[in-house]
Amino acid sequence: MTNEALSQGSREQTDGFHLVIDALKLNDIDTIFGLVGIPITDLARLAQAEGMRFIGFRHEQHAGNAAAIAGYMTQKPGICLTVSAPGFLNGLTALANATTNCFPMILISGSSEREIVDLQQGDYEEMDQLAAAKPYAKAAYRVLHAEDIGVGVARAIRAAVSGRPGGVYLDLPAKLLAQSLDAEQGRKSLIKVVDAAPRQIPAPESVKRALDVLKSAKRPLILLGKGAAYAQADADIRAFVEKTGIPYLPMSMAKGLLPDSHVQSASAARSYVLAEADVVLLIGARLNWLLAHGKGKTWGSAPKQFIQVDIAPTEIDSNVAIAAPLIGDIGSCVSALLAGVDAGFAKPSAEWTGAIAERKDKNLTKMAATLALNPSPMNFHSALRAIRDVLKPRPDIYVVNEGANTLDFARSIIDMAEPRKRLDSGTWGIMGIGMGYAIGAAVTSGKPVVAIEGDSAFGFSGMEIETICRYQLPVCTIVFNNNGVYRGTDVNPTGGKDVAPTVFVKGARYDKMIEAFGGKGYHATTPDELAAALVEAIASGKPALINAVIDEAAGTESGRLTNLNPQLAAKKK
Ligand code: ADP
Ligand code: TZD
Repeated sequence: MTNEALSQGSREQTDGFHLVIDALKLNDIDTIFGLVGIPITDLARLAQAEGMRFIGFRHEQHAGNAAAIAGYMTQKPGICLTVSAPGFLNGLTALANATTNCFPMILISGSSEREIVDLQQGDYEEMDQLAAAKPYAKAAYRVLHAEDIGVGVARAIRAAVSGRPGGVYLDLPAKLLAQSLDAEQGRKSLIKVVDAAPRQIPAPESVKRALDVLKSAKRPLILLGKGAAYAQADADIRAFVEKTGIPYLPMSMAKGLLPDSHVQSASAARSYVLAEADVVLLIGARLNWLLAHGKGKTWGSAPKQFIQVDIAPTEIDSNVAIAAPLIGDIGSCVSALLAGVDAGFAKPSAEWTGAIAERKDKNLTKMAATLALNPSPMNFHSALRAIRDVLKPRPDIYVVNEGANTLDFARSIIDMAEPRKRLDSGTWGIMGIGMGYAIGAAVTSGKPVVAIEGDSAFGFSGMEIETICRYQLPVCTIVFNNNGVYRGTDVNPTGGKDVAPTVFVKGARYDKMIEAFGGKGYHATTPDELAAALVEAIASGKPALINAVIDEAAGTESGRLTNLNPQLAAKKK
């Protein structure tokens, strides 16, 4: 080789496209969830050519939800890739939902020409995406020069996973992707992030304060939230709960952190323990609406003290006074607490645990009687009993769940036995996470997923069953079909030709939808048919959808949240 050729070789070029992919791969990111178009189609192609998985969706919101749940499951940021303005906005809902739920995710969107956007001269898909993303993201960055791509990706990763995890927006203008750079200079500009989510060790005096408050309790309670599930400190959390003997309540997505069948679970006596406990230890759970803000009737009249373990110091005192804040990562905090549970630590009194056990027995007996009924058509209970019995020997299966009644009843009827296996509407009570979470969970874990969906809830992401079929994912979707939002019985009071706001086409056959894409559809009208279909679908490992016909009069308006509906104040004269 001549000297001239050698120097040509050393001037080998790279570009923005390659640098983005190289930066992601360097940080062990192996999957992108997205939807292609100008200017990112070649980025998706290149990702695949370079050995990453690119999972293409039919709508960006679901790609974003898949990325967010992958982040929750793995503690690595899930990546969602979209086109500019409308694609970006479709993805933004998922980014905001990820931030709200404390899931690490990065939304990467292509964007139009800065000069034109900033002068508002009307570019193709023109929008100031960075400004639009900021209020809904934990952080938002834009990269303008190819040599800064490494820094941009590194900052996005760190922002997503360190401290309280959340959604990060990364803006990549079309021009950046096409910029070229000397390959060697490009390589050197990339950053492999070291210790992206550093442990945060709690202060010893905070640990002592927390233990002192806990020791003073007569009726202690532990509340486990999805932050505790996210932290993957499963063994220490279980050891702490068992060593202290304190009854615990799992929030929805913390179910399975300890198996729901655990004797210390107070789930079946939830209202009793919330009202009666005198010291409550919150681990990775916020005192938001899901916990009635820590006050009011739900929490009873007896004085209460809270201990709160969280990584975000500003969460403390957000709703009620916290007697003992314990700031740090849950792994470090729980292991410090565990070390402090010594011989002098008295287990809770038999009076307290006995009273809980009594309530549990009573409620479980009552529930068993309701579950044993076989009304025709099926109701939520009889359908969920059938599903529960099929899922019981399969704790490895992921359960995705959304709807109103479908969500509330499934949460209490379907027990979970492994951590991070229940994925649901979360902090916002959002509809539309169903197929995105199901795809994200199946792609990330390779394990079967059963998605239990209200018929309204399913509609938000239903088109993604084509995605499930295209990638042949082991996802079985069960649509609880009661002909409407909440129920299917409303009528238009005027007698006019439009149907009532809450109702859908009666007797719809959702099972036929999946058949259009080569998946297997089932129509189930009894618990036996439902169970048989589910067993077959799981065994096949292939895409399936069960249309489960539920009594259209079953269920209540807004499920458990009826009381959140504002009441009509004015009566018609
Ligand atoms: P839930 O809805 O289950 O009650 P939330 O989403 O309200 O749970 O609360 C989760 C909490 O966990 C958040 O306040 C978040 O800051 C915290 N968190 C998340 N990850 C960690 C972690 N690794 N260490 C400590 N706290 C964490
Ligand atoms: N839009 C979005 C994005 N999120 C929401 N939570 C709602 C609308 C309002 N909503 C609920 O809170 S639950 C629900 C809607 C539309 C659907 C309930 O009907 P369903 O469930 O058929 O899914 P059930 O089980 O029949 O009650």
